[in-house]
Amino acid sequence: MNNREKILDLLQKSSEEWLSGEYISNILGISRTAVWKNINTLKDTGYQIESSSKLGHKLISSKNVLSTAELEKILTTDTLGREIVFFNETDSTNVQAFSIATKGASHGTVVISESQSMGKGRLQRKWYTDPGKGLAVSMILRPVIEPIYAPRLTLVTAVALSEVLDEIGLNTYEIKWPNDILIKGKKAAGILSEMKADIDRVDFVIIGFGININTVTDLLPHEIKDIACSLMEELGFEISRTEFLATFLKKFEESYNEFLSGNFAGILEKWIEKSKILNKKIKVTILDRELYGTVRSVNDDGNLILETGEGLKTINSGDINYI
Ligand code: BT5
Repeated sequence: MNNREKILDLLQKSSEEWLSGEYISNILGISRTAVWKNINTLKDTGYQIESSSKLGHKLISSKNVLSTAELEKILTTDTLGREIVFFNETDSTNVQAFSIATKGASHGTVVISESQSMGKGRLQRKWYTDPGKGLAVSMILRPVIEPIYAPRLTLVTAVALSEVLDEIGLNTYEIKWPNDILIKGKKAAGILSEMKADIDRVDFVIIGFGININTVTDLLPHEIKDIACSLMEELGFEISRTEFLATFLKKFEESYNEFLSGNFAGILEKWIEKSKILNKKIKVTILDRELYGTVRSVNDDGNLILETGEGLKTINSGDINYI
């Protein structure tokens, strides 16, 4: 065991109790600076350790550690997630991913953070990430496609998320157009896709998703606790976030390759089935405009074809509510 592993071992054995830096340094025969550096590395790799100048260090949770080392061990993808950038806290994984992609980060790089101070939803809305309980992940993708096809990747992501839910035996969810996963009407996950492109060619796409995994929704901020839900609350048991992410990355990579090989239709079919949206009456809010109608079909790009009092309309952005 190296010093970092020895420190982790000490913290795990005395879980729930504080261990002073001095105590650890005496036991291991290393300097307090070395203890402090190793503790910071453990934090950077996903361990939740609370540190106090008076009390020392305490492992908050090792039960559901989101560890990149663990992830690497169980990941079965070819390229996706083979480069991981991990933060304990950052502004937004999408912002970070965009920034490193601009500097040349490779296809498949994944940015993860335990918490986000400025997690982004669509249209300047906020996304709240529950540290140690939720997942905030952004993937850098460099598909060789025309920009008009990039929005399809949001649907590819929703399908991949839904396939993970199928695999863990959660079947009470539905995909809500365009980017949410709902369980019994409450939001468990959201997807935010951003892109850098010129007229003919995509430079990169950032696909970010946030999902409430082991979140206790009562502890969420006031403004979202009644509209949010978590996988744990629906299933009645905790799920390993690392395993969830490894499975997701595998499913996404498979669907992404299918999409690149030209079979978006197959993915769209799954999306339509899991969204249960056909023939539903909805209200669509597009910025400050509202439209009412019945969803008659979903076109090849994943846009809704809505039958309204004024004929068929194609809806390619906005928020929907079932009525
Ligand atoms: C979304 O936007 O649902 C996209 C969310 C994407 C978040 C991920 S996390 C990783 C990556 N990095 C980022 O900075 N963002 C992405 P939208 O459809 O606009 O929904 C936003 C709304 O969802 C908010 O206005 C809240 O009402 C609600 N919301 C926020 N946090 C939530 C949570 N944890 N659970 C459920 N609902 C939430």
